[in-house]
Amino acid sequence: MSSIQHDVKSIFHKLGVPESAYTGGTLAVRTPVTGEIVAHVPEVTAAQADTVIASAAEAFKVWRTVPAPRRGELVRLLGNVLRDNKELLGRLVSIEAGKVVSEGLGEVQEMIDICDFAVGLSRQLYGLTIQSERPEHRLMEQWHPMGAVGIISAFNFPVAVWSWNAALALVCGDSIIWKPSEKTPLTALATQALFEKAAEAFGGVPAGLSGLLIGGADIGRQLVDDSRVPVISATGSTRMGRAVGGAVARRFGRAILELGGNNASIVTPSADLDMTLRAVAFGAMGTAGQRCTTLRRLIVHSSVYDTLVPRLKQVYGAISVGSPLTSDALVGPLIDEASFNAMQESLVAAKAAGGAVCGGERVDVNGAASFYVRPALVEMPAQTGPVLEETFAPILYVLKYDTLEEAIALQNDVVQGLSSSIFTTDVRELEQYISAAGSDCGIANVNIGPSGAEIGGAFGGEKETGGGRESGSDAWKGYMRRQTNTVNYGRTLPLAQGVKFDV
Ligand code: UN1
Repeated sequence: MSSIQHDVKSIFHKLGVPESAYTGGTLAVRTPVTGEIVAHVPEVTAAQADTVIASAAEAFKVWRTVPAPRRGELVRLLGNVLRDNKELLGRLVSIEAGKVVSEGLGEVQEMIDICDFAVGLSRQLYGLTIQSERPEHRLMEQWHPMGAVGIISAFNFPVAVWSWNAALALVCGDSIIWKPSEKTPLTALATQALFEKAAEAFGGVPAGLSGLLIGGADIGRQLVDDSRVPVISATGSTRMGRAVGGAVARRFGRAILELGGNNASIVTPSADLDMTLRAVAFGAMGTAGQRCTTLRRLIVHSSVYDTLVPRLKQVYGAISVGSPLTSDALVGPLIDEASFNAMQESLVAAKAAGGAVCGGERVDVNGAASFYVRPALVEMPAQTGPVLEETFAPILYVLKYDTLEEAIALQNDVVQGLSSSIFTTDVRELEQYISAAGSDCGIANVNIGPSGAEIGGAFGGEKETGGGRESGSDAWKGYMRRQTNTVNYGRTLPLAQGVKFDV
């Protein structure tokens, strides 16, 4: 048994996950750190998936009647269990998704943060009272639980994205069914075990409140097509989201879609360049370019281009690339070979379109089965070819601009609309950028990069990013149904709009 396999076994042992849950199954799980297979996880059959969905639908009927602050208590306990097991789960995230240590831990911190947020929400979930036009009438709206919520998550935030959905859905009175990425079932098993610990401490959680479906695309489709699941929250590629969104719409379900990003930052003449440099480095190279919020396009004013870009190239040349488990490198591996190939194809296409590529080559860290790369910086003459696409790898395309209008137009001239940022110390530029005529993205930051959002704000984006919002602000409304109530407490029956109907 290799040291990573041993590590997985010991983490699962401490979390109380039985060996049968990760050995002897049909789904082989590789760690991107070395490329070796570390587990074989059993997959659910269609019939088993049906049972999980049916029991989540049943659990909902009970859970919706539990007072919301009491539901919050379950999420509070979940947050505590996550605190107690932060190191273990964070390490498993590093093993399975290849994140460097602080990012693996940061992912678990994000789960803890959303639990805290949801606990507070559980005593809110406010509706409105509205002035009625009729005498002795009360007009109001309430928010009710919605049903079972299907959560489809991606490999790059294998557990945090579940928690954004799960913590809100649970306080909202919904049950949850999770279909994790086939690339990251181990962190899902671990998280489910932690949920069970919280449920045990809570006592009396209805069976099936939180279901887990480990399997391939067919199981995902089954979940998406099932009308017992009124909300589907899906994170992944635009191609996946188009299929999921269409299928959910056909049955009049509700889809919360978090799809591709092609995030840009604009560097203006007044930018603090030292800070910009650090922000760009994290935004573009952090998580080896595998965040949906990763900085992919840098739009630099011509007056600072020749100062900033050579400095950036130095940072790119010097950044540490290495194993997240045995080094303190800042850039870990790509998830797999397909990801490496896609990166190389984009670099070839960028060169063909006139791009000057610096970096991007493979780095041998742990042998032929793992895929580490030096992040690539590509100076482009125009926004064409691969610059218009999201390649899930550390490639930063650099473009030059002369007027802010031109920069904003360039930034917005892609199909994706997730995140964006501007580096400026000029208040007029700042306001123009975040105005109605500025960035068209769901997230528009100032003097930070586009990635690394806190959970308190609503997270999501426009256009082909899918329009969904998760996590903070009033994203909870996506997990509840709104009911408008008109109550007549008088003894007459005045009709709205002055209509007369005397019988
Ligand atoms: C994702 O990449 O799917 O804003 C989510 C961020 C993180 C979440 C990213 N808080 O970068």
